[in-house]
Amino acid sequence: MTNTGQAATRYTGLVDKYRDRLPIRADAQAVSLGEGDTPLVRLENIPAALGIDIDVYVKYEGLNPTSSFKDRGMTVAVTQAVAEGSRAVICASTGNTSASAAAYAARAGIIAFVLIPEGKIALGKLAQAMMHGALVIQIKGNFDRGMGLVKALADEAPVTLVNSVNPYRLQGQKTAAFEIIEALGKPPDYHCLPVGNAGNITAHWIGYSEHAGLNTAACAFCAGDCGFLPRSADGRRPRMLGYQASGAAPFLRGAMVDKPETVATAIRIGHPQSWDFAWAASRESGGWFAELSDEQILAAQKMLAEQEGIFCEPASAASVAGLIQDLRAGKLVAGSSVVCTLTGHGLKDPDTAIRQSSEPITVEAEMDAVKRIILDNMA
Ligand code: AN7
Repeated sequence: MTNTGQAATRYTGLVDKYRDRLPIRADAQAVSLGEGDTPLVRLENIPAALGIDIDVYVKYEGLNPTSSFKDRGMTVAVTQAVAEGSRAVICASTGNTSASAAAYAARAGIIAFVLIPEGKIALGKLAQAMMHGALVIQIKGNFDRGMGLVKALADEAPVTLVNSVNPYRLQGQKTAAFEIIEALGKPPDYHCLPVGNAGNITAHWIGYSEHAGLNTAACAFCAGDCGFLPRSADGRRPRMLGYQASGAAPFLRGAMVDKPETVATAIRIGHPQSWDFAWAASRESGGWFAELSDEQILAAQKMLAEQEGIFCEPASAASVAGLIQDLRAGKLVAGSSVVCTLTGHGLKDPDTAIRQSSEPITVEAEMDAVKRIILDNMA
């Protein structure tokens, strides 16, 4: 017996899988690295330790090809850019967008220019942009300043802007909501996300809204102010909970923040580009924004790593830190289901991980010395 008659089932990425729900050119050939299809892991130990009656899942986006959710948007943005004949992409980034743009540009054989705030991106992300051969431009200014520059540059030079102001980015990122619905059989009651530039919370809201039968795709090409988010809904959608670091929390201040600061450098953003869309998603979903201290964020990161075996980067842990804070305050309905997006992998930022862990013990390479440590620590 041979299995020559078996149908091929190789997963080839989200453009191929969701093509009928993406507004890309019909002749576009997917520029893919197999992104998407990430695990939805049910937390076991943290809910038990907290003694809560809530089903908590994490969408582990750190398992994408460049280890963050950005790959979902990047595959669609670069696919469309190449189909339109573009030969270069540009972005400003706190790190993950630049890593993803660099990888997808390499895959497509085009140039990536990435602007990053000098000294303020995590080591792994810098390594990725450099390894993939992007032209890395460090600026003596923060992400928001870089964003202003690339928006102006994209108007003056033949380069495609691949920050999330490019509507194809949000179109790709909305597929995370589709996957969650497929995995659970229905949307969750709440969806928790870290919020920086606010593209991802907007993209998830588009995804959930499309699933609920509301046509939000139609206006994806407008300048961004046509109010493409639905004004009313009959289909069920989750409440969207957006979490920010206190030092970079424009949605909590109700105004832009000029000097954002947080250990979670991925969300060190004070002037979010999807400001209006994210407010609309929050209000229409019946959700809210909340803020966390850096200590709360790092504590949640450590808790996920130590108690669940899941290593995410600091910014990602804001979703779980926020959920825990709101659970303690009694803000969620008992018996609900919750999804927290873990946006990036912990290996992105080894410095912050090592800084908050205890030092390894160094001993002589002798049986006795090692055995003593084992026995001491099992007592
Ligand atoms: C791990 O890479 O903005 O609210 O330039 O890397 O959609 O901006 C990264 C953002 C959350 C916030 N978690 O998402 C960039 C960048 C991680 C991130 C966010 C980012 P948005």
